[in-house]
Amino acid sequence: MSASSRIHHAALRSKIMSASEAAALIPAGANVGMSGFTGAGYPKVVPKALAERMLAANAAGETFRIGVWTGASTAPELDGALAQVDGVELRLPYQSDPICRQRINAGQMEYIDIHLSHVAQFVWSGFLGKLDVAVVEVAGILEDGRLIPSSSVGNNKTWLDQADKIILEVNRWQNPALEGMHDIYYGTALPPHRKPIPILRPDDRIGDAYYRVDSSRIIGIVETDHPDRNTPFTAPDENSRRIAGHILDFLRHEVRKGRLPANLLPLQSGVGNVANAVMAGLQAGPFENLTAYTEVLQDGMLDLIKAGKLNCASATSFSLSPDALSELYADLGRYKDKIILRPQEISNHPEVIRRLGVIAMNGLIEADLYGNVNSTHINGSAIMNGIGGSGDFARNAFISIFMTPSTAKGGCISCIVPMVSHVDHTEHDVQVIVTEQGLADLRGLSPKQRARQIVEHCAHPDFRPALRDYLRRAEASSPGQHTPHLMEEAFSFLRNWQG
Ligand code: 0RQ
Repeated sequence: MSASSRIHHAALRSKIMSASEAAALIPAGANVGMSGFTGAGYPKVVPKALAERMLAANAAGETFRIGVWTGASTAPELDGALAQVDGVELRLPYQSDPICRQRINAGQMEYIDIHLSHVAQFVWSGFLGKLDVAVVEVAGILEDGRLIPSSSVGNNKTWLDQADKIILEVNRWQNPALEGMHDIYYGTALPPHRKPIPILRPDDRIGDAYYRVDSSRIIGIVETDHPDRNTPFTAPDENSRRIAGHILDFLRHEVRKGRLPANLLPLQSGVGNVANAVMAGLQAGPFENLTAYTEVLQDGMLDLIKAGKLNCASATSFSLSPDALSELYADLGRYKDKIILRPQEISNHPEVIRRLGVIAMNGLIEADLYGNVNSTHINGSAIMNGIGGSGDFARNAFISIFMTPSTAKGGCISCIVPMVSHVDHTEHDVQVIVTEQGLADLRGLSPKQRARQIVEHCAHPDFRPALRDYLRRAEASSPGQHTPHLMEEAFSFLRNWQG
């Protein structure tokens, strides 16, 4: 394929330039909306060229920083490269990069951790200021100027609509068979003009296969052939397999009780090895004709499609290991009617999640006796990644499940604590907590009943006596109170971790 064959719009070919020429068009202080979601579809070369420019500016004693808005986490070529040169003034809405994390927790980078479904409306409403430049990876440009999306959609439609100037990376590495897989919905609006999102089933298509763009705002096009950098999954360990086993038993029980249909309800699964292990468990389980309405398509979901167990997956991005991605890209056409990639304001839309009755499964850092969940902070203060889409799903799911190993750091830390040191998901949004020890079904239980379930089913035996003791003394100290606590001791587990 010739270098320019992915750019079929004649006039736009004149905008082709090098990555450093494109980076030179981004002014210091700009708010830049970049593509990218969990290691897929992020710009591969312009951010690196921009980082080199920032480094040169730093060497000359100047400050060159920008605001970086994305879909979610990206990759070392974007978040890592810009954070390394201290080039990010403000980052949103989700990151998982170690250098970014270190800068945020050192007070060198502002970070706004926003529900992923909220980002588009925040930008359209102007709450975040003006979007100056969009840097978006696409898989190609049609003759009429419409853009073929790449391996993630994220907030790209909003960036392309809202940015004053647009830089495109046209990536020849992206599979041409991606064309037609996307569903870009152009019917969103701000209140009071909103209409229902007409998705009634996970495989409903309601939009276009392409991004529309005003080509007069395109100031540069850079051609690349760099692969997405996805991270490999480790094979499920014993804890992950046990967590998956408890969830499968629970789902079977719900079907037997008639509370879930035989093919369950659309699944949402967060990122990470535990989530992937649950998908692997489903492959061996009895459920057929499954569907997914989720954010990211992981290896386990792809395996379920291949095994004929999952009929369709709606997401906003691929989050596949390098092996799974090569396998998918070798035969992408086969998956065209089974995978839909949508903007994240739709993949995570509260209205649709509630209507479809999604079964949401997400990870946590710590949960407390009453079911409040911390997904984002260590020791109450240091950010790990961000809330991502977990809140969009947990609040609106039909069943909201949170899962974790019962301990962290080699068994030194209990993930079940008296009171969480930071709250992302309140007790009202958390219905089921699962660890390798067991599963606590919190639905229909009062706070004290929930506490007993969580301690007896989820806490590690090493920490159970201390939690039972806390609960007993808390109840004794304030007889009859609704949610007993010993406020002077509520964070005692935290103090223990800090030594
Ligand atoms: O750190 O590797 O340095 O030891 O936290 O923990 O157990 O490997 O679990 O990778 O599934 O991540 C909540 C962070 C869990 C993730 C979280 C330490 C632990 C380890 C990771 P080390 P694990 P996971 C859709 C849904 C929010 C976003 C979300 C997350 C590291 O699931 O970011 O759900 N969720 N999005 O050692 C101290 C504790 C700890 C602890 C774990 N109690 N105290 N450290 N760790 N528990 C996707 C998107 O939205 C894009």
